[in-house]
Amino acid sequence: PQTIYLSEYRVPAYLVDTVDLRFELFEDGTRVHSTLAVRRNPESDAGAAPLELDGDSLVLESVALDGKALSEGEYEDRGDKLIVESVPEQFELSVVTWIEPQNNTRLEGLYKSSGMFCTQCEAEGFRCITFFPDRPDVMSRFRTRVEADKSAYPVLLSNGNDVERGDLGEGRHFVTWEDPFPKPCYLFALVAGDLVEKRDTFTTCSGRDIDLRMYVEPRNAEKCDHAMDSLKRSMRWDEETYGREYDLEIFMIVAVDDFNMGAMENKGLNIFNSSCVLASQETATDVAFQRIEAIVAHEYFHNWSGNRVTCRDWFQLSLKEGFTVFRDSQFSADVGSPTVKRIEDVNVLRTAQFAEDGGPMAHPVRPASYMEISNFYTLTIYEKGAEVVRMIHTLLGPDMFRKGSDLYFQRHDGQAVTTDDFVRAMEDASGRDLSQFRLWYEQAGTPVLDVSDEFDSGQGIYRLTIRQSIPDTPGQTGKKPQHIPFALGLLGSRGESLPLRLESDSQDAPTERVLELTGETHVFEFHGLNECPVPSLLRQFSAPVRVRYPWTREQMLFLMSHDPDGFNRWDAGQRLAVDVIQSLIGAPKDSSIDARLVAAYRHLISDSSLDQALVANMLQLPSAAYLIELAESADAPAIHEARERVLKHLAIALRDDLVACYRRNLEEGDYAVTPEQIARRSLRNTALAWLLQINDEEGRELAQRQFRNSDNMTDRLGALRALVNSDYEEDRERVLEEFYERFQEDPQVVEQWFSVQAASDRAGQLPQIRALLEHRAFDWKNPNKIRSVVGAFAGQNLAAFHRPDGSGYNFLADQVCRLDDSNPQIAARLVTPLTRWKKFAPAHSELMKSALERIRDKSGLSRDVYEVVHKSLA
Ligand code: DPP
Ligand code: ZN
Repeated sequence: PQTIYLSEYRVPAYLVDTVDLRFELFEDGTRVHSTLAVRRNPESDAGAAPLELDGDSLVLESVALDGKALSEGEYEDRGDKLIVESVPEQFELSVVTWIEPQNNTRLEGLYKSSGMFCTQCEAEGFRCITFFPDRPDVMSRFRTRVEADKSAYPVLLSNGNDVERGDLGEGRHFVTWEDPFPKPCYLFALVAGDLVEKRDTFTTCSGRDIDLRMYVEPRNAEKCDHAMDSLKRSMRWDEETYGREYDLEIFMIVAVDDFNMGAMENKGLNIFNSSCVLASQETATDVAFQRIEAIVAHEYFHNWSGNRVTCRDWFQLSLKEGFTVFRDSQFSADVGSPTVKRIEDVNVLRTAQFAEDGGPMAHPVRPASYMEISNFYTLTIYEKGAEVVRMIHTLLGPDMFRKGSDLYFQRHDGQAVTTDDFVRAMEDASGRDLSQFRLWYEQAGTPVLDVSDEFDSGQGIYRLTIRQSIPDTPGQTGKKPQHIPFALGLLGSRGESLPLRLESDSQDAPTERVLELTGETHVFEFHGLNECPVPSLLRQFSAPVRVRYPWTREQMLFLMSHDPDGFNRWDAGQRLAVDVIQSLIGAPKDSSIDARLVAAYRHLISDSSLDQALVANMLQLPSAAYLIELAESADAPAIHEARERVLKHLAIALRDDLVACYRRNLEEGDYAVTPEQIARRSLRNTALAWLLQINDEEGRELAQRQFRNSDNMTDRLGALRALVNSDYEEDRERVLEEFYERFQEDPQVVEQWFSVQAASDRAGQLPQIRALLEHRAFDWKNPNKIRSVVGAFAGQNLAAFHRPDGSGYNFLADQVCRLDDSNPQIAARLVTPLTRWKKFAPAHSELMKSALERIRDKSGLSRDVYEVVHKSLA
């Protein structure tokens, strides 16, 4: 496969002002009639170059130029390109193609999912529908007529407003949609199906009534309310926080079962993976409710950050994704608990994005090259990209940041632009120089901050030295220091916040500062201190970096109970637990566990005056995946074992406190997804999980009762998970069976049922995983099912996946090869755990590498998997 370089970007030779589409949908295929109004791009120096349109898996039926059919010598159909050698300066091109959505298993372009037609065009799916300049800097006004059988497909949707509808005879009908906003073709969408409609309205800040509609399969009619509420909250929030008003008369959301991604922000017609939009108390967990709210918000926010202002090319993907993730995380923080939201985001970042940044697929937030763009919908583009925007917000402050975003939207409305344009708008609005800051977009790798300190008691000066370095990544060495906002505070021995008085300061200095690191080494001196303070470093995780500082356990314990920054309080607890677990890896079975850990956890569990949402998070031990990420040469089974040992030790020591905690958090009134209730449910389910790890009979009874009697999925699934992960084998089988019996008709719940088993080292050993693949509810054509079994096994069930005989690795390689022919995007995603092979102890890494080689040697490998595997082995 070919590598595409940012440095080779050229403006398009031709622009397409309008696109007129007519879809004739049939059971054995779809005929697509497309008429493009094309003209030479005045900004291109390509002159009278041939017209080149992209295509993929299309059967070309005819081509006409200005109404005159072209004969075969006048154009060339190369499969991936349609080339018309000589064209005038301005013309109309009509193309008819034939496609087979019913056989489209890649789920790119137009395909069928449980009887309905739907599309996915980002990044390069539109070329699977018709020949077109499939690049985001070609923006056109679309008019789309959809024709289909009326009884099978009563609902026919596309972008914009519906302007005409009618019957065609022979039981067929049509609807025509017109989108007044020019857009790149990746935002095109079409849906046809037998769907129920849920309606609502939203009145915008300028008083316009927007028609809100959700379209779902009839069995899902009762699972729309949460998404609809989330949508209205998002619309209001974007008006209030960013001054962004919705621009069309209609906003539609459609749920489909088979979807490669989470959701897609098509103009006016967002299409969602069912699992990211449908929810009810009985079938969705708190985590799902929150994820749905965040994703609905994310896609809605794209209407401005992505659609009105879009990307010039796919190297700029983080322009829309980083900014939009930042926006949705601000939204979630505002509607929920800001500290908990920050903890969740940082957990993902540090566990998974740092791993990506330290592995063979490491790439900058603005990559310089790619083979397959689908492989670049990554944690680096999304989450690190959001952190980069967050740092700009921190450096500028909220008011200047808002001025910057206003300027960005105003200046670039209707344009396809670059991350550099975004940064420039921020600079121009604020007057700040962000030239060094731009390195965050260009350099890959997670910066490391080595922090050391000393206290000069004679002069009352506390001296903090911070040295930054950025590790080499594939193709990038010798990096320059980056501009890093570093928030900190200092605590006195009674836990009080001390003033941070730099030499230049007057008397009243603040108790928290954001230091700006720009050089390789900085020394900061804080004056007027009577004692050596305890530093609270990188508060709120103010930059996506690793901090190395020789914390003592006393300091960690101190910060865990005193740091006024909730995030750092949690972080201190995590660091302590990591330290204790690490000290036990490979240690003799009878080596002792620091009693202070138990005392600290006891305090968390029993002091109900603490912020319970924070406590619920502080009780979660660092995941095995995070511990692996921190390790130099990870021995996964030993890490898993050490972590289990600590968990069991805590559970035994705190047994009575756990039962009391469970009971204390039982009552709560009507179910609601509020931070308080989420915390209560999380606490009682953690208590259950721990009690079942030590075969506690009372815990077992509580779990069974909760499993049977809960009125919500968070509790039912919590009890199920606790029992599945216990030694009570009979219980495990019985509850799994009962659960399936009850929910077998609901795909979203069955997916959870699959992943509870696949992620469990008790229920998810290889023979059981193979049995799940044979289960009648499993479906190789459905990405969610694949993710919930194969993905959960390889990503979460580390004990089984990393079995020393390599069987887990080979199993994954087999599934990747199997899937590569039908759905390469998902296949490439599944490879991820193997790409980290260099991170593991030699015995494991050799086996992981040979599993990768087996995939590499498969014949006819897709470009998606080829890129990931070859880069991993390089
Ligand atoms: N642009 C989508 C999203 O992140 C992914 N296709 O919302
Ligand atoms: Zn997005």
